[in-house]
Amino acid sequence: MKPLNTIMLACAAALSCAVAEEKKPEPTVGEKTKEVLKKAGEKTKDAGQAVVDGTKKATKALVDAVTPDSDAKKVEVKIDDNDIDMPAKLEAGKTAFMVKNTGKEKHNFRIQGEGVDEKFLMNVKPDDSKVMHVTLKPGTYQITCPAHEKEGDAMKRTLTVE
Ligand SMILES: [Cu+2]
Repeated sequence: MKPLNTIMLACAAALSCAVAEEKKPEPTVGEKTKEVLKKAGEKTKDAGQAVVDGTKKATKALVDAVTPDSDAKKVEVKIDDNDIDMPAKLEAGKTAFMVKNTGKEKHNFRIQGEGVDEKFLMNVKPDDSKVMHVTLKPGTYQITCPAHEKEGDAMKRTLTVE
């Protein structure tokens, strides 16, 4: 029995040694984790900075307008769950898009073109209205509902400004 025990002990010792040996590189996983966390932290910092920069640029539009400016031409836009109802042609100048959601879902209103890219910060709720001020220049604009961008042509209009 004794020799066997000794052998077993020796084996166990050798094994634990081997295990310990193998485990040795493992603390570097912790090091790696630290490094990854540090990198993630830096990335988060970058992202935070980007948000700050973006916020600085957009300070004048922290909330969506609900009333039209008096010097803007008023244009009615009705968005229901299937369509955006609005004029296909408008004249250039400061324009107040009076966007009313007549549907049952939330919708948004985005106008892109001629250097303009505007949408409401928050979707327009059913039965709610918001106003978007855009100074239109002659050219072509795409009107979309960002809340339903992937659902095809229904939530899409082309606006020509003369
Ligand atoms: Cu929509």
